Amino acid sequence: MMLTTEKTTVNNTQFLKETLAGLNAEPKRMFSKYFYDETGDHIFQQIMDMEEYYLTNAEMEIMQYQANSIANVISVDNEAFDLIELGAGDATKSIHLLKTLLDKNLNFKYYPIDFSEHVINDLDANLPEKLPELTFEGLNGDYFDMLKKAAEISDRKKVVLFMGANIGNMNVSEAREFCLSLKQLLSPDDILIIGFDLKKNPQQILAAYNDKAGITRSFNLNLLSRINRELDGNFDVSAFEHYANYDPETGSCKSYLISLKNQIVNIGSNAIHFSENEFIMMEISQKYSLNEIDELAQSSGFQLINSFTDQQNYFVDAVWKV
Ligand code: AVI
Repeated sequence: MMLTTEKTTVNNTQFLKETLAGLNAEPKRMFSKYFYDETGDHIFQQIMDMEEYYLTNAEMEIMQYQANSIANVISVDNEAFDLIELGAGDATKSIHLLKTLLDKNLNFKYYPIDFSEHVINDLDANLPEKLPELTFEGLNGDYFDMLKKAAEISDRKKVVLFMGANIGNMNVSEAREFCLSLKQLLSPDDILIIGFDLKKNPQQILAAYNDKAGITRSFNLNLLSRINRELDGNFDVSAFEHYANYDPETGSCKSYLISLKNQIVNIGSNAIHFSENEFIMMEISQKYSLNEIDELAQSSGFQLINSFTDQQNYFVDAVWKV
């Protein structure tokens, strides 16, 4: 396979390394950050539009109806700040907050950060039309590298947005490590606005990750196709089945792909053996209670200053201060 740019080569080297490490581990696992190639972004958009995937509407409702209160918590004394969004996606939810901050004439610059180059290119193309007065600079890459880059550009107060329950794609101890590392890059009085999917009826959670139309199934299987396309793999996608499971005790919702037969898959010159019914752990989507969120804030050195929930208490955007 021809790899064209230096950037693609670097990314694919990392992708190959992590994929092989995950598939040679016991049990096998993959890294859900690799779901988001162009096809994956497109399928994720379909997931967010699904009736079963309540998370998007719940957080959208918070942003639509409570943006003014959130803006009041962010901007004390009209101090200038940088608004840095980790995993900005198409910014459809944060756009309500951005609009409110602009309406209030606050002095800020928006830095959307995303792992997907395609997402940043789209924001560069679309944001000026949607919000002509917005000053922004899209940053493509790893969250922490890009956060450091934003800190090099300016030393103003930072307000970090980490929405969409992206924290849920880490297990609880990874989430704590992540928040601790994030705190190291922030200064006293900086703010983190972080979205969590709340524990709720287990059937409702499971349905969001096991939809009838099979969109989540395609989302998971697309990673096998991506490995075929980009890493010279030969997965027979039809020989794997999607399985999702939610444990109400721990709050972890997990997606797996199950090998339907004994098979060998090649990735470049590497052969990986799968037994019949062997699973690959694909993704965790951790759900939290309000107490667990408070505990996470405290154990990673943040102070909870406010929480914004939707009317049905499905989702919370918590505001933490360093
Ligand atoms: C991006 N992330 C918060 C989604 C979630 O809910 O865990 C990804 C996803 N996976 C399957 N459906 C949605």
